[in-house]
Amino acid sequence: DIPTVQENYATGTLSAAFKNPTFARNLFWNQKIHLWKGDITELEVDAIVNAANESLLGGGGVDGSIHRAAGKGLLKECKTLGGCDTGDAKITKGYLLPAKHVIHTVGPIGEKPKLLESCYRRSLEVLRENNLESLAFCCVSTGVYGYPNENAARVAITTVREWMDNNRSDAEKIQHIVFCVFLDVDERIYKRLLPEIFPKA
Ligand code: AR6
Repeated sequence: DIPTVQENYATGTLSAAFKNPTFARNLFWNQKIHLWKGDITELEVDAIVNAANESLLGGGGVDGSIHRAAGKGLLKECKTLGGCDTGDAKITKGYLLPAKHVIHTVGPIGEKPKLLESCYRRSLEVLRENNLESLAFCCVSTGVYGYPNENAARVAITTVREWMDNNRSDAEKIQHIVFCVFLDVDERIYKRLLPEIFPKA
C-alpha cells in the first residue's frame, strides 16, 4: 500500500459520472493519480522511475538512493543494458527494493521540454510493455540536471494526462500512478497543478 500524505483527486459518484463522458473520463483517470511526498525507495509499486544518467551506472540524488536501497544486483543488471539515451527508459528488476522493478529514464540537462516529455511517455510505455499496473515517478531532471521545478511538473503531469487520453486501453489497465515529490517546493507545485490538469469534473 502507498503510505500517508496520499492524495486522490477523485470526487463524485459513478452514476453521476456515467451521464457525462468528460466527467466519467476525469473521474476514472483521477482515481488512479496520487501525490506522495517522501523517499521513492519506500514505495511498494510495480515500478519506480529512476532519474538516471546515460551510463545507467549510478550517480547521486535519487539514482544514488535507489542503487543503495536496491543493492549490488541492480548495478550488475544495469551494466548489461549498454546505457540509455536521454528521453528513453529501460527496465530492470527491483532487487532489495519493495518495488518489483525500476524504470530508469534519463532526463535532459536543462529545460528541454520535448526530451522531458519523452521520459514520462517512454516510462509509461515500458511499464505497459511489461504488463505492469502501478508506477511512481520522481521529479526527473529537477535536481542536478537543473530543469525549473514548476515547468518540469507541468510537463510531467500534462504528459501523463495526454498519454492516458491517447492510450485508453493501456491506461485502463493501470491501477496507480504516483507522483513522488521529495521537496516542499515540488509538493506545493504538484498540489496546485494536479487538480488543474486532472480536474474534478
Ligand atoms: N526519493 C524521491 N525523490 C528524490 C530522492 C528520493 N530518495 N532523492 C532525491 N530526490 P536528481 P536529475 C528528488 O538530482 O536532476 C544523478 O547523479 C530530488 O529532490 O536525483 O534528473 C544521476 O545519476 C529531485 O526533486 O536527478 C544523474 O547524473 C529529483 O529527485 C543526475 O543526477 C531529481 O533530482 C540526474 O539529475
